[in-house]
Amino acid sequence: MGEAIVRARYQTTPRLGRLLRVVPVILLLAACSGSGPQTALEPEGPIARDIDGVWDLVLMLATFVFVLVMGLLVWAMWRYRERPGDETEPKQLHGSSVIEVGGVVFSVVLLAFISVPTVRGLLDIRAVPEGDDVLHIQVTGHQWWWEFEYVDETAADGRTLITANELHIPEDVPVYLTMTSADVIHSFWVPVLNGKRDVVPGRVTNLTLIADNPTPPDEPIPGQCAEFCGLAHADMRIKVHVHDAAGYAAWVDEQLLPSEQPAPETALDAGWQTFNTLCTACHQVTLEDVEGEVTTHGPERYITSDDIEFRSSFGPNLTHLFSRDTFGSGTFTLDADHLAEWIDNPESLKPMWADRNDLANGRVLGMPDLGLSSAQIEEVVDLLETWR
Ligand SMILES: [Cu+2]
Repeated sequence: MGEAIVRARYQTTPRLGRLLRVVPVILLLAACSGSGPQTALEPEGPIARDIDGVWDLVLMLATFVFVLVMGLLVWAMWRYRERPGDETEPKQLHGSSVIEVGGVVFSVVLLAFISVPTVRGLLDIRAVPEGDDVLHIQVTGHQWWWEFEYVDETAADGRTLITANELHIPEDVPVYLTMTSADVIHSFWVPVLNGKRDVVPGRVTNLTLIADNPTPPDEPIPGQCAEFCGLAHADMRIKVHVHDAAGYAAWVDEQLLPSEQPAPETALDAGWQTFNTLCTACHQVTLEDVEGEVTTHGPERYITSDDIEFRSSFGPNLTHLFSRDTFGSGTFTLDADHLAEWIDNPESLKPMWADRNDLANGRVLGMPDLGLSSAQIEEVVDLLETWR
């Protein structure tokens, strides 16, 4: 009986050995995958670098502890393993003050050591940036897109710069985001610039972004809503374009200009008539007509969180739609065909709840199917393409 058990136990060893040999191969292959675009381990700014520094330190110490503990465990298992035919009883021990006190002191010292950069980093990333160069942007999270109002950037007539989903910031400048939500809890996360921060209805939260270098125009920094917020949570993305000072100033100047309203009876006017009848129920657009009059069409809506007024539009401001590379909250490449597909059947591209829209009660949960003919869609897209 005893012999049978011993034999059974030893027979499992080769199989376990084979299994253990696979583990390093799996680890090696996992390391080959490289980092994705939204990695927090390749920071592009000083705040993200702080966070990455703490991560590196903790990883190093945790690896040291892991190897030490596992090494001792494996050594003990090997050294004191059961040998066939050896019936002697091992020495019986009851506690060891050296190991117990040593273990506690070692852990306390290690944790105290880690807590210094951690607490310092926490205070650093929560500090309110000061100075004349700080750029203030208000962020409103919506199901399922981001609204940005550049409260520091105003046109001569007092209009502020409003855009959606694609954030443009200057390099090396602290960008202080003041954020709230129009509906449910979202989370603003651009991993290479900072950690994530919840965006909460009725409350104000803040986050500072600082970027080291300008990004190539076709390679903005990707971000993502990081708090599950319903149907299209995965399609609630952020793109951050970083410019040098002159590039940023030029972008601001262009964004503050109105776009053109087509002259009556022109080819583009047909698209404008459709747009002004249907689309301005939700979308705002600032246009200059042929007489030089500047008008903002569409509803202007606000919400108040912690005594701060935030824009809370039903849909993205479209004044400079075609200055963006993407639509549908940073999800789809913006071009005429794609946009026509979107207007024709929005929910074929992005899951939304347009059937639950209730404009009277301030609720919009998606772009509805407007039932336009393909000719009307083409006219609207032709018009939108001129708003750059
Ligand atoms: Cu969200």
